[in-house]
Amino acid sequence: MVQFGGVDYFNIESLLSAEEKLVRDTVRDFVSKEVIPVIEKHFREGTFPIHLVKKMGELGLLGPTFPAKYGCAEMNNVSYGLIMQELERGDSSIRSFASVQSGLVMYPIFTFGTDEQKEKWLPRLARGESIGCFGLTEPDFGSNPGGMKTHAEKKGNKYVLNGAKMWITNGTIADVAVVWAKLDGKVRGFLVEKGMKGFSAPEMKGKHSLRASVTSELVFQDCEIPDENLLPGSTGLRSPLMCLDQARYGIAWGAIGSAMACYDAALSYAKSRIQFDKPIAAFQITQEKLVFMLSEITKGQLLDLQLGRLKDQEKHKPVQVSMAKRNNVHYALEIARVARTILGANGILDEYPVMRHMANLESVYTYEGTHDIHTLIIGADITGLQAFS
Ligand code: TGC
Ligand code: FAD
Repeated sequence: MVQFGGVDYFNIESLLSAEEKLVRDTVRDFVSKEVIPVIEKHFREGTFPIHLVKKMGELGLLGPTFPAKYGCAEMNNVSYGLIMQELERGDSSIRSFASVQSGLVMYPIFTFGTDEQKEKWLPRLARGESIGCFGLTEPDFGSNPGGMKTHAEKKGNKYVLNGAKMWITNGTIADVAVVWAKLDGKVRGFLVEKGMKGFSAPEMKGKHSLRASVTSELVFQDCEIPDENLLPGSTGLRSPLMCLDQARYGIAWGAIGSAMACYDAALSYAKSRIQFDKPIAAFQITQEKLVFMLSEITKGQLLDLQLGRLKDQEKHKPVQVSMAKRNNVHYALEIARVARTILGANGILDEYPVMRHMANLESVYTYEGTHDIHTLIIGADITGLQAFS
């Protein structure tokens, strides 16, 4: 088993409660025992380790912040972030799975759904007995989801959905899709269930990134959905953007998990690899690289923790989530690239996790709002001038 002692240069441990540390250690152990031994094989073969879903459910990692009456653990947001950090230390695909299920499927059902929808879906999603996905992006509308073409029409006691979504994590394996479509010109959320007439979810192939994650199209051709599958509390583009805040928060933590894995691999390699009769860690340039990595990891950890504390006090702003996502993913990707250089040629082998993390982080940089979009979100906030269009 691969042991991992964490990366904590500023004793951030001392800022965590006993419960938060327990959650982190439990997930760290799960990742070492269950994720790391199988993940390279799944990445190579382009398959998702679906057998881990029920285990994540048993550990309370799916929808951990929701109420106990739905079978959830009622954890705080810092614990949720630590879960995401540790899962992504294993692989971004595992964090992606958990953050989609929690932040993009359970959250909208909990926030915009009826009591019946919550009772039907939340407990089984929490146990990992059902899988969910979130369909916002379309082939022609990525950064600008407000332009979406997918639309619903009310016909008797049904809605008829037409359109297509693309790049949807978990799409092919999902039992329920939270789908965003325009109804009378306004964006609303719908629960589309596997097997509903006119609905298909073919898997997208050929990815060089997030290979251990299922990514799919969602196609709706006169897809009939019963009345009761509208999320009645969804009231426009604001509703899916509220969901994105949840998932972006998890990504800000998760990216640091990937960075920690890369730093750990690079440090131990640098201490053992001998060139010119010395460990390469003894060269100043290698030390500069390691110091850069550790400094950025530490800053990212502190940003995450403060964001989590603000979120737990309901005092955070979406633009702060944008800053944490943007910063931490950017530096995680830089750290992965620098770690790869320390490993030399070995850095391209799948014997080490670095190149896999680097490839995954290319997707993470783009999804949930690209780096550029978050730049513009923050820019608009600090200048009062919107530069999207
Ligand atoms: P805009 O006019 O700015 O906003 C429309 C309404 O939404 C409100 N709002 C927000 N509410 C909550 N949280 C936020 N972050 C919000 N941002 C905006 C806003 O106040 C307004 O409300 P109201 O009541 O006045 O109507 O909308 P816009 O059309 O100008 O777009 C703004 C923009 C570009 C920032 C937004 O569309 C955006 O964030 N684009 C990026 C798209 C994106 O992130 N897609 C992600 C898809 S899901 C995904 O990638 C999952 S990956 C999962 C995985 O595998 O881990
Ligand atoms: P585009 O919007 O076409 O952007 C292309 C480039 O143009 C980017 O560099 C962007 O920053 C830049 N750009 C765009 N607009 C501007 C502007 N105004 N100013 C300056 N630059 C701009 N979506 C879902 O709904 N659900 C999912 O589960 C999901 N999972 C995903 C999984 C993976 C592996 C990937 C790769 C994507 C996933 N997505 C998902 C889609 C993701 O959210 C989009 O890819 C993302 O929002 C960007 O959209 P796009 O790829 O169409 O890029």
